Amino acid sequence: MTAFLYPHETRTRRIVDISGIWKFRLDNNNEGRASGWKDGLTDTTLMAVPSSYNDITTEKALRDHCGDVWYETEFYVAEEWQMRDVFVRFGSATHRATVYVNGEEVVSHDGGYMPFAGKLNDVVQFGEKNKMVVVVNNELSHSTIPAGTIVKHANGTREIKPFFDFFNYAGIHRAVKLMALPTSRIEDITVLTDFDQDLGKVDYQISALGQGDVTVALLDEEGKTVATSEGNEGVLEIDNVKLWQPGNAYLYTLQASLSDDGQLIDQYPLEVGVRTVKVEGTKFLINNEPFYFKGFGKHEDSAIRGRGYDAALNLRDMELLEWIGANSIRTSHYPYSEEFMQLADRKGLVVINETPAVGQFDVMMNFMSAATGGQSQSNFFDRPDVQTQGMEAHKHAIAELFKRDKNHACVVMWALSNEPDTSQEASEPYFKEIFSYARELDPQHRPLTLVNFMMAPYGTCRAHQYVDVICLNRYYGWYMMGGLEMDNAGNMFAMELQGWSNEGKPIVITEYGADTMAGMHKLPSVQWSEEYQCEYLDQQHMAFDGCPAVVGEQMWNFADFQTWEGIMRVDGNKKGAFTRDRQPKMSAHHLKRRWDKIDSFGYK
Ligand code: GCB
Repeated sequence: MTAFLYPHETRTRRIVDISGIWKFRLDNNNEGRASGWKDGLTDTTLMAVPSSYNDITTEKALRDHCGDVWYETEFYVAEEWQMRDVFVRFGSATHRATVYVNGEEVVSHDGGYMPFAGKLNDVVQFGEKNKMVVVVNNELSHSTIPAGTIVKHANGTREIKPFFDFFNYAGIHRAVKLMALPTSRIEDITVLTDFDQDLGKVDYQISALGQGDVTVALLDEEGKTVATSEGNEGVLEIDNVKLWQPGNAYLYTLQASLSDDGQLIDQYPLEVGVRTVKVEGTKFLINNEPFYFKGFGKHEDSAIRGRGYDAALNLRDMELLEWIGANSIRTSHYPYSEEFMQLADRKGLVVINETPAVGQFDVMMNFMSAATGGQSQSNFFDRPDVQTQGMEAHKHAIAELFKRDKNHACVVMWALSNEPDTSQEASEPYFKEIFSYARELDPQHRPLTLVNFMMAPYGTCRAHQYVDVICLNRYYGWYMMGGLEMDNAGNMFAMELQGWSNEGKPIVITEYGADTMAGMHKLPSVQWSEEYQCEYLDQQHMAFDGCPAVVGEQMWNFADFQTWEGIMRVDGNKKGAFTRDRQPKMSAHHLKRRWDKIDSFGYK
């Protein structure tokens, strides 16, 4: 559990960020594990941490590498930390990593977007220099989350073929921190929030390690105590509560303390937004009011650092989202950094939080197959490895995401998979199990969804009965009915929406978009021009506005992003409303004009 509480420094916790420039070695011949590289690397180059390693050097072999890479750094552990539990914590390493300190394994973790920590007390020299070696692996298979495969070329080169449309960036993507924690400490906090008129309620549960008594204070944004409680669980009541509202966030701080005989042992602050989320009929209610999602599917993606954490980029994105009148995003197609989620809480940005289950459809470039509307050639869910290891990895990814993000006010729904092949019969028992597993796990019982793709249109999807909200990715007017036919694309979309409306559930359009080269203008419009993207949006919006069950539109994508190279993509996917360096295309202004007129509440 220690890894899942964000590493805040407090009166009782010491945190040291050891990110920076580390030594690095590419393991081209896959020899490091057998040759004892864990004890120390030779022939190293340099690498930035955090960052993807792919786009930093000029080496193709590194950019497109399949397999292990190795990192090494040195660090001190202060002598006065001997009386504490000392950990090294990674915000994430993609897709799996093993960490060695002074030659001893301290932690191994699978799953590229979650924090993990290893205890160091027994392996470090206090007051001395210690060596840490990390091996990171980026391979994909049918039963990994996300899914893909590896092909071997005639010259022996192994190449990763993801079953998804974004670059398989890898490396140590988020900060690496040393944590010195009290040996008796707060291990986990869970909050549930509710309100009745002016009275707010925060139900809390705290698990602590070791001995001590728990006390809790709830502070407002001025730092004034508004409620207190004692014990590991209880209810904090707030008079004249200020709700966490989309676009207008208010955050209280739950200050949890652990004391023994009046002496403070540990203290941990958790930001809490008081809000409720509910689905009622075809409405998605936040704080009992019907909410309309306006925004984007995003990526953690930028030039040079790839998927590496970048505070400036995240803030810029928040600024642009506010400017354009968006109120929500989906964390397509994996969990984003903890710092991003904290910003979303702070800014009142509503988040559909997605697991890294993407590519559950084993056709290369599945988005192109989807595009052509061809018959599914996928037997993904029939595979025994998918039904066993794949299912386990999927559950593990859900469990970790819920643990990490359960308390975020910004999270209003969980997306358990993006575009799995739910046209297949075998997907039905698979998702039955996945959904019943996930339903038990979220203490707040937020709505669950999976994101449906074009090859499982209305009437053919085998898993929509499990979702609370129907989420659709559709490309009428781009992958199908593009160009001259686009005039009728909106009508076709409207017809399909009519069908989905029969389900009596809210519908969110989680993807619709058209690739657009920034700066390319054409009159009359043609595909890839800025004019076409705007006309395409008008067609789509017409369809949404005509369907009362549609409670949201999230255009694909917020910004242009990197993909695998190939004939479908010119230096990446260009469906952004913004360019990769976060400047607006014409469509961004177009969207802003529409979204400025649509209120988050009561639009329909
Ligand atoms: C999709 C996928 C997304 C792709 C997008 C596209 O349906 O969910 O990952 O990038 O289509 O642009 O083709």
